[in-house]
Amino acid sequence: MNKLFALLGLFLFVCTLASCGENGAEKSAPAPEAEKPGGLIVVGFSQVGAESTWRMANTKSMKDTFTEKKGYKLIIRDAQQKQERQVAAIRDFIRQRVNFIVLAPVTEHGWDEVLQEAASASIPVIIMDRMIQIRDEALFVSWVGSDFRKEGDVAVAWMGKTFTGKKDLKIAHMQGTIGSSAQIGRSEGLREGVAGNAGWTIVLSASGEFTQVNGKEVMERFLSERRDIDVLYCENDNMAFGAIQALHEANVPYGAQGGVQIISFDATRAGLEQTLARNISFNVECNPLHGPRVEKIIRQLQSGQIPAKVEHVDERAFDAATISKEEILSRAY
Ligand code: GZL
Ligand code: ZN
Repeated sequence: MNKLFALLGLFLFVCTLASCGENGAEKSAPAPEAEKPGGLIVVGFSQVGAESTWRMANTKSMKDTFTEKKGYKLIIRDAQQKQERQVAAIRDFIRQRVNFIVLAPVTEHGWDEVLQEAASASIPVIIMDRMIQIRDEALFVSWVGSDFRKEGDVAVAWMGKTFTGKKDLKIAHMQGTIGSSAQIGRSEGLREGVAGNAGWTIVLSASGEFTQVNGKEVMERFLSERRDIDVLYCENDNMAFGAIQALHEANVPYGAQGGVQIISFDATRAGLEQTLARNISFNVECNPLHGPRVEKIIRQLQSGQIPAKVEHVDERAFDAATISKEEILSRAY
């Protein structure tokens, strides 16, 4: 009987060994996919421009992520906020036969044709930051960005809390680039807020193109029309910086002095400094650090997984009455 158990034990032992690799290590995982020729994965990135602090942080996040050390060759094209330059950049990426195209679209429409060309060249397209509206959504793999409508709703909720009981709230609306998802969502939030709050009125409205220079010019125009503005709903920090310059030069009180209460979006470090100084009263975060999120999508595609079609990033907001210096120093951008 003992002999039988010994044979059985030996048999089991041999089987166990056989199921491992020759050196007894676990069976090795299937060899990773062969790296691209030349070893680098080539990513063509069509960026909106360099119009704002947010945009620079977004570009930096892509540069910090897609490094040669990590096996990438990143080609960035800055379109100076012109859609036709983005289309030309994508066509160039197709000619260069890049492995992936990343598009941060300046506005939502007009992408069907060039994304069809990328699809015909079997180059996957990832949309980042603002959204696109196209007939065939199969023409892009994934979109990662902010929920801009939600950002608007957060700002409007703060207005509701702050101006409770104010019977006649006069709002100046400084919009971002017209037709961009950030402008569409944030403006929609305000419009809904006005529709839902009797006594709220948008008395002035114009686009400052998300830049400080245009923000100053638009605020000067607003002030030449009327001075009884209670709230400036400003769709990004850089336009708010321009508006603050114009208010200051016109000796119109704002922020902690009373007068115009400024709401801004992006919550860049500079924007939060202005919030801490109580020049901006409320600042809604729009997170630009999409590099790692885009890389995750590329890694998923590399390993044959299907990435989520839409991924919203979580964001928060900052009130001048409660923000702290430590909070600002702890942030990555
Ligand atoms: C938002 C982004 C906007 C920022 C602006 O995700 O598209 O564009 O709010 C930037 O600062 O110019
Ligand atoms: Zn969502």
